Parts: sequence; structure tokens; C-alpha cells
Amino acid sequence: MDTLATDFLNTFQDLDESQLLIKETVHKFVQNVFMPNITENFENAHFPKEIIKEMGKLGLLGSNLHGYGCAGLDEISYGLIMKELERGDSGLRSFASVQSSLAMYAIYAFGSEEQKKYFLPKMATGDTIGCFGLTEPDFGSDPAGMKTFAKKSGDSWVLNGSKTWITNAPIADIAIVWAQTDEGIRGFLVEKGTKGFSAPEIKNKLSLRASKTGSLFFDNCQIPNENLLEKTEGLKNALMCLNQARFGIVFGVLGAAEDCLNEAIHYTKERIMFKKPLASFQLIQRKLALMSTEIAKGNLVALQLAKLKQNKKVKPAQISMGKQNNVQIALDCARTTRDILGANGISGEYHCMRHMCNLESVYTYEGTNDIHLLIVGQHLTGIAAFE
Ligand code: TGC
Ligand code: FAD
Repeated sequence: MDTLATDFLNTFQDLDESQLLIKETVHKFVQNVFMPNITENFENAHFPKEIIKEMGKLGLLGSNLHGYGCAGLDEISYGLIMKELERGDSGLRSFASVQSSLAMYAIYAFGSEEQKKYFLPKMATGDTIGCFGLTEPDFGSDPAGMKTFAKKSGDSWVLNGSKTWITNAPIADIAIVWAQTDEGIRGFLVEKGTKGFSAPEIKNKLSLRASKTGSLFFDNCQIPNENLLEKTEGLKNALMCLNQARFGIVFGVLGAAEDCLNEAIHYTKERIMFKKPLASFQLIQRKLALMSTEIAKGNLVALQLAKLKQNKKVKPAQISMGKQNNVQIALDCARTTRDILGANGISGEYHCMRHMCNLESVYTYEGTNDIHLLIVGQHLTGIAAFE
């Protein structure tokens, strides 16, 4: 890794030994285990499930949760993990985000002690895979309107409805499902094999191809009361899970951006045009300098948010600012690198086009770019402009 290009302001110069080791270990894991097959996996829309348990062994799943077999790392370490995973592919980071920050966190924060003891250790090792169903076909940015309904019936709940665009759904053993009830929105653990529950894959994605996405259908599913996340009492709890995952994206996307910048620098030093390396032209250097500057700014944003989060002082709107800003930076870097590589930029032999396609999803999921601007706008003005 060329750290001058990607950390121009030495933002991460004060990492402690353990943080440096984590960063290096995940980097090596991604390069040695994941990257050799990424081009083929992306082409074939294949997610390499076999690496999940290795991620578990390295402590990468639920890494910033404490107890229950989780690594209990600090927030900077968690961010660095996300960054190294997404340097490989946003799909790999997506898997870890959903497993850790959405599914495991939901159980960790809102589950009963029995649920935590039963599910979290198996999820930390990667033996049990989770997904998180909030979005519905007609309720994406506005999940408050969800139609999925759970009706209390004796000792259980009867669940009807559907969720869509759910990461990990086709490979998940358990789904965290948010549903309306007579008492407001609550979270449920729906186990694979539950009668009336199916999770078919969504095919033909042109983005995040090395990640599995699906729908969730519930047809009179009987959910035992012990699978209710007992501490859930409204949409707010689902949004609290999103804060965790959005924070991971703030770091993660910079991994993809840095990979693009490194690719652009390397390519332009080698590629001769008009008898000179592309890197010697002013317009090219301007593009590289702007990419490096934006990445440096993004890293400062990420580090500051990690510090606030570590001290339990971070506000959701601050995470929204970071998500919106850093995803935009990463997408711009991927597009600029694609441009700089000319025709080669569209080839799977290089990484920028894959990152660019992936980042189009990241721009939309976990709250669209515009929704995050509206959240910051609401914070600045006190006026919600969503409706
Ligand atoms: P609103 O009335 O503003 O809020 C309802 C209650 O929730 C509180 N709240 C939050 N609490 C914690 N964290 C947050 N981020 C919160 N945002 C709001 C709020 O204070 C209120 O509390 P209370 O006590 O008054 O009840 O709710 P609204 O319905 O007007 O919606 C606001 C809006 C639009 C910002 C929200 O719905 C939103 O964020 N929409 C975007 C939806 C979204 O991000 N979906 C993501 C689905 S999961 C996903 O994409 C995973 S991709 C995974 C991967 O592969 O990596
Ligand atoms: P819409 O809400 O229909 O938005 C469409 C456009 O309208 C956007 O540009 C948006 O910014 C704009 N818009 C919407 N409302 C307003 C407004 N009030 N003012 C101005 N503009 C507005 N969801 C999950 O629950 N779990 C998952 O694991 C998950 N994984 C995903 C994986 C992938 C690959 C993708 C693509 C999505 C995933 N999602 C997941 C869904 C994702 O969270 C939603 O796509 C996202 O919240 C946006 O919802 P939508 O697609 O319905 O777009």
C-alpha cells in the first residue's frame, strides 16, 4: 500500500500497535484469500461463503461488540477493518456490515439475555449468518410506512408481508425483521426453515455482484414469542442499528477510494501517451491531487467520528454527514480512475469499474445520498423536509 498517496496528512499516524496489527492482518487476509478470485466471483455473481468462518476466526464479525464471543475492539479498529474489507470489494464489507452492525447489533442491543447467549457466539464465528429486513417494495427511504405486520396470537406472532433488497438474505440462517404490530414497530428473529418464510435471490444486479441480495416473504409465519426482540419499541431501534452500519461505511468506502487512487497512480506512471508517462501531464496530476485531497479529508472525518463514537458522543446526524460525504468522495474517485485508465478502465482486469459499480449501491443503501443531506438539513434548520 502506498500510504503517502492514501494518507497524505498522516491522519492515522497515531494508531496503536494493536490497531496497526489489525489493519495489517485484515489487509493480508483480503489480499491473499479474497482478491485472487474477485474478478471471477464478480463476473459470476458469486459470494465466496467459504471465507466467512475465516473472518470469524480473525474476530472480524461483531468485532466492536463486547462479550458473547465478540472481539470487543475499539471503534477505530472496527473502522479500519471495514476499510480493509472494502479495499477488496464493497460486497465483502457489506457482508461484514450486515452480519456485525445490523444483525448482531440488533440482538446485542435489543435481544433477551437468552437470545444473546444463543445467537451471538455462533454469529461471531460465522456459523450462523444473519440478515436485516427493513426495506419493503413500497417503503425504502420511508420505512415508517412499512406494511409487514406481526399479529400477536397466544404465545406467538403471525407474520405477513415482504422485504426486498436484503443483503445476505439468500444465505442467511436468521433474519432480523422489522414489522408493524398493534404496539408499533418491533423487531423479530425469523429463523430459516420457518413455515411460510422464503428468501429468494435477486438476480441480474450490475452492482455488488459478489454479494448476495434477496427478498424476504412471510406468509402466515408463526414466530414464537421468544423470537421477539423484547427491547424494541419503535422505528427508532431499527434506525439505531443503521447508525452502526453507516459508521462502518464512512470508513469502508475510503478503502475502495484508496484502491482506486493507487491504481490510477500506478497506471499513469506506466502508461506512455504522446511519448511521455500519463503521470507527467498536468491535467492527470490535478486529478490525482484532488483525489488524494478528498481522501485525506474523508479520513479526517472518519477518524473524528470514530473518536466521538468511542466516547459515546456521536449524533446520528454526524454519522449521516460522514456517510454522505465519504460515499460521494469514493464514487468520484472510482469514476475519475475509470476515466484516467481510458478503455482499460472498463475492464475487469482493473478494479476501478467494479468499485464504481459497487459504490452506486452504497450511495443508495443505508439511507440515500439525498436522505442523508436532508437529515443534516433537518439538524441545521430544525425543519424535517422529508414529507
Ligand atoms: P423520525 O420521526 O425522524 O424518527 C423516528 C424516531 O427515531 C429517532 N431517530 C433516530 N434514532 C436513532 N438513530 C437515528 N439515525 C435516528 N433517526 C431518527 C427519532 O428521534 C424518533 O425518535 P422518537 O423518540 O421521537 O420516536 O422518522 P421518520 O419516519 O420521519 O424517518 C426519518 C428518516 C427518513 C431519516 C429515516 O426513516 C431514514 O433514515 N430513512 C432511510 C432508510 C434507510 O436508511 N434504510 C436502510 C435500510 S438497511 C440497508 O440499507 C442495509 S444495506 C447493508 C449493506 O449491504 O451494507
Ligand atoms: P426510494 O426511497 O424510492 O428513493 C428513490 C429516490 O428518491 C432516491 O434518489 C431518494 O434519495 C429520493 N427520495 C426519496 N425520498 C425523498 C424525499 N423525501 N425527498 C427527496 N428525495 C427523496 N435494505 C434493508 O433493509 N436491508 C438490507 O440489507 C439492504 N441491502 C441492500 C443492498 C443493496 C445492493 C441495495 C441496492 C439496497 C439494499 N437495501 C437494504 C435497501 C436500501 O436501504 C434502499 O434501497 C434505500 O433505503 C432506498 O430506498 P429505495 O430503493 O426504495 O429508494
